[in-house]
Amino acid sequence: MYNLAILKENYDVGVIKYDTYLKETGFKRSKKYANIKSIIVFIFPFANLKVSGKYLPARFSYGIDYHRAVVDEINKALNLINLKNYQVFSDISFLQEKICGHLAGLGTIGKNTLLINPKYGTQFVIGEAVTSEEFGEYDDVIEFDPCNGCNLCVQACPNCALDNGLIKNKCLSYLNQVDSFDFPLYDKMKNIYGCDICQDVCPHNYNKEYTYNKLYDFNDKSIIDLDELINLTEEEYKLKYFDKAFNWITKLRMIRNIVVLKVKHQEISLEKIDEIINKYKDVTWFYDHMQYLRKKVKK
Ligand code: B12
Ligand code: SF4
Ligand code: SF4
Repeated sequence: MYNLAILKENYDVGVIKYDTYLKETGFKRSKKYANIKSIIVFIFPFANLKVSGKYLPARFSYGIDYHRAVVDEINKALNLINLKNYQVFSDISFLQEKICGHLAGLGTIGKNTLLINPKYGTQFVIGEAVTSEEFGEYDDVIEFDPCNGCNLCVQACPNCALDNGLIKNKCLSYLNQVDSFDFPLYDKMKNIYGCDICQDVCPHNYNKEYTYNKLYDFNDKSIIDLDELINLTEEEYKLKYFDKAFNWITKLRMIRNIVVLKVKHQEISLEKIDEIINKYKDVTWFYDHMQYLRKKVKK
């Protein structure tokens, strides 16, 4: 028998039957995961500090790339109970992780569509291990109604992306990770990667004090210098930011994101935009967006 108590003493974790997940979501068991019996769901709080600055990534990406850190932390955790036969996922997962977390008693999904935990609010990432092992006991959902008449996130979303769920194509967190021609939607961006607006207003995140792994702390790579970035090749960008969650979005999208914010704060000259336009004139989505932004620069 596995000692789940020791896991719970050391981690924020809940265990559910895979069948429960399938039943609640209506998903079908796939051949690839035919033998899975249980899901061990973990949440890891990230930095709850608010750093001031106009060109910052969202808080979940302040520190080391959580995709890497979470897998390591879960492997360490499962070593404690000597579990051998399992597979770990975080974010890049075949599972809907917020639903896993909810069913495992780690919180309830709020109007901002995020899982809200009574202790950490929304400020955590989720990771899970799937295994063919069965456990003596399983967790259940907790009684927790996070929103209870509140509507702050819905009102605060600058692109009205929260409307009984998330309208992905309007969400800044989505937009700043992709190439899109919906240029006006980018004007309300606040972060160079991701978006924290609907979390910042959530009362469950106010004045939170909790301990988190220092790996998730703000680090010097969370500040990106536009001139330095322009001079990096794509490979150099990938290499320099290999341990940041925004590593994968490509250098050009990151330049786009920073320029959007520079224009918003009127901290870029026409000469600089022209220099950038000339350098990347062959990439249509980027070129068109820069031309759109150029018109907004006050001379
Ligand atoms: C794709 C994705 C995104 C996309 C699109 C999300 C979407 N909703 O379409 C984008 C890029 C926009 C995004 C943004 C963010 N993401 Co994201 N994202 C994911 C990912 C990979 C899949 C989510 C998904 O596809 N959902 C599908 C849609 C249909 O589901 P949904 O809208 O989220 O919710 C449905 C259910 O929750 C259901 N529901 C509600 N309650 C219940 C209860 C039960 C029992 C059931 C069955 C269903 C149910 O109703 C909803 C409508 O169908 C997950 C990781 C994963 N593998 O799960 C991370 C994940 C959800 N993201 C995460 C984070 C941190 C973020 C950001 C906060 C990052 C940031 N700061 O910018 C933002 C938040 C934006 C927001 N307000 O939601 C965390 C969430 C942590 C948390 N506390 O909940 C996750 C879990 C990653 C992780 N491993 O930690 N994300
Ligand atoms: S992450 Fe930003 S854009 Fe997306 S729903 Fe929340 S506030 Fe709106
Ligand atoms: S801001 Fe209010 S409505 Fe939105 S998720 Fe938080 S508690 Fe719920």
